[in-house]
Amino acid sequence: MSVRFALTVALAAAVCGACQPQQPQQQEPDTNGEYAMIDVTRTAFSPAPLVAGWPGLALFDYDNDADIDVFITNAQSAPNMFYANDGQGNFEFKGRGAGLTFDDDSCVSAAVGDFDNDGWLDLIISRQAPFSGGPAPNDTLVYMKNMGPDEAGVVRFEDVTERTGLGGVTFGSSMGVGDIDNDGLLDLYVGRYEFEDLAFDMESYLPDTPNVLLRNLGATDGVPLFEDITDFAGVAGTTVAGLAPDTADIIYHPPTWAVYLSDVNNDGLLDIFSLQEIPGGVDLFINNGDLTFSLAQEELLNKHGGWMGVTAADIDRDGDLDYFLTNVGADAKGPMAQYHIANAWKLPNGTPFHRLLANDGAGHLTDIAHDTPVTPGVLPPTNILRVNGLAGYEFGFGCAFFDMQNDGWPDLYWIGEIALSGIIPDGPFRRDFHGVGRFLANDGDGGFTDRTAERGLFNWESDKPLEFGYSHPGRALAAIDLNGDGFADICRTNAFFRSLELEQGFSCLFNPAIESGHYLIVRLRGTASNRFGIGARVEAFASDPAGGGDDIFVGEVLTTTSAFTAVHPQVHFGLGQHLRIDRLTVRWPAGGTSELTDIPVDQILTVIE
Ligand SMILES: [Ca+2]
Ligand SMILES: [Ca+2]
Ligand SMILES: [Ca+2]
Ligand SMILES: [Ca+2]
Repeated sequence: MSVRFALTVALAAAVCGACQPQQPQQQEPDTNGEYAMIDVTRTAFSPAPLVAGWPGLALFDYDNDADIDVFITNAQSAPNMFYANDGQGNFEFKGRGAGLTFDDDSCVSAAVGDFDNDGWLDLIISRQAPFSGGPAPNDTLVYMKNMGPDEAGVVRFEDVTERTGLGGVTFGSSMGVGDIDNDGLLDLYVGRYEFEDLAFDMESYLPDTPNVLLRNLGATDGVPLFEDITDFAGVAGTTVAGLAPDTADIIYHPPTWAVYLSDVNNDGLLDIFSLQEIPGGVDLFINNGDLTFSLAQEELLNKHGGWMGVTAADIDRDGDLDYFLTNVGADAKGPMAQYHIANAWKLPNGTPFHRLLANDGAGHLTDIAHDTPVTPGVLPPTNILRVNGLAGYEFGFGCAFFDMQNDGWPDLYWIGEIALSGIIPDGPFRRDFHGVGRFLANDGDGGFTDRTAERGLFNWESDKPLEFGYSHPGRALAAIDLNGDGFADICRTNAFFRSLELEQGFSCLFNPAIESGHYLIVRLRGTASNRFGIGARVEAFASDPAGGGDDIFVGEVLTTTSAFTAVHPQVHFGLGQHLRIDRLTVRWPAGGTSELTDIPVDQILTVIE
C-alpha cells in the first residue's frame, strides 16, 4: 500500500466518527498534580512552534551564553524554528536572523559539534526530498558554520557546505558526532533513510541505503573538510534480503532511523550503534583504533525489528553505561500481507521487544528487558504478546534516560506510535503499533515504576479519553535543563507521514523541580581533544555520609542522542543527597585524564583539558 493511499483512506475514515469502537471508561490520570511536568509550549515560546514532516531537535547553546537554545527542524511547508533562551527558559524566535530557516527544504535532524574547534558549535543538517512534491529536491547534508557574533553581537550561521565535501551525502536521517580516531577533530556518522520510500510503500524489501562515515581531515579558514571512509572502516551496515520468494535475491542495506556513538567497551575509542528500520537489525561497530570497526554481538543485536530510539545511562550504577533501544513493542500484531517487511519481527530471527542492554563493564551487553520488573500505573500496556517486565511494553520511537528528580537513578522516558492518532479512528495501523508514551521511574533496585500519568507525560490528545489510539506519534525526544534550575526538562516532537502539520508537533515540558536531589552539570573545554570534549568519559565519586555512602556516577559527553535529536555536550548527574563530590575524573578523547577533588554540587562545572 502506498503512503498516499493510506493517508487517503485515513482521512476518509476520519469523518466516520460512529465507526469508533467503544472503549471502557479509563481511570482519569492525575496529570496536573504537583509532580506533573509543566507544558510551557504556548507560554515560553514566542511565537509557538508549528512543525511538519519529521521534525528533529537540537537543544544546544549556540551563542555561548551558557543557556540551552532550541532548534527544531521542519518540512518544506514551514521554516526551521530556532529560538534563543533568555536564561530563564523564555525562548525568542531567531530563525531568520540566524540563517537557519531553510523555508524550502525538508530538514530532518541536526548534528551538533564544533567541527573546526573555534569554540562555536556548528550544525550539520540532514534533508530529504520535498515531502509534498514541489521543486527539485534538496536532499543533501548542509554544513552551517557558526560564525560567532558579528559587529552587532548577533550570532549567525553560514552555509559553507561546498567547501566541506559533505554536499554529496543524500537522505540523512540521524547523525552521530564523535572523534573516532582521537585526533582532535570531530567526525560524522550518517544514518540514511530515503523517506519517500517509507516502509509502508514497500512490500518485501526497501531501497539500498548504506550509512556513511565521514572523517574530518581538518579545517581551512574555519571550514573542515570531510572524507568518506565508509568502505575502509566497514560501517555501511549489515544487509538483508528481500523477504518474499521472488525478492530473496535483492540484497540491500535497510534504512537507518537512529545512530549513537558511545564507548561501549570503555577502551577510550568511540563505538557506533546503528538502528535499522524494519526488517533490519541493530549494528554495534566496535572501534579497532585504526579507523576500522568490527561488528560485535550480532547474535544478540542483529534481530529483525523496527529499531528507532537509543539512549544510554548507568541504570544500575555499577560504573558502566547501559543502553535502551526502542522497537515495535509487545502490542505489535503485524497487520500486513505475508511477506511484508512490517511482519519481520515475527521471523525466527526477529523480535518486537525493546532492548535494555546491561553492560558488564567490558562492553559485553546482556538484554535484561524481560527480567526488569515494571510496577504498572494508569493504562497498563495490553501486552498482547504476554511477556514479562519492561519487554511487555508497547511501541517506542524517541527515548531518553534522564534523572527526573536528581535522586541519582536515571529514569526512562519514551514516546512514539505509528497510529495517525485521532485522524484514523480505526484503520490498519491505529491499534496495531500503538503507544502512549511511557515514563518509567527507576526504583534503584533493578525495577521501574510506571509514573507516566503522575508526571503528565502521556503524549496524547488530552481532550480525548486516555486510551490507546489517541496518542500523538512521538518522534524526537530530549531531556536537558532549559531553565537553569538543575532539573532536566523535556522537548519532544510528533509527526507522521510527510506533509501533515500538527499543532501538537512540538512540545516543551518543564520539570516541576519539587524534589530535593542535588546535581552537577559538567561541561568541558578540550585543548588537545576536540574543543567541547565530545566523547570524554566523566566519573564522579561521592562518599559523604549525607548521601548515604560510596557512590559512583558515570556519563559520556555526547551531542548525539535518540533519533533526529541532538543535545548540548555536557553530562548531568543527579546526585541524591550528596552535598559534595570527593573526586571527579575526565578521561579525554586525546588520552589524558583530569582529576578534580572536593567539588560543591548544584552547579555547572567547566573542566579544562
Ligand atoms: Ca544560549
Ligand atoms: Ca565551530
Ligand atoms: Ca570502544
Ligand atoms: Ca529545568
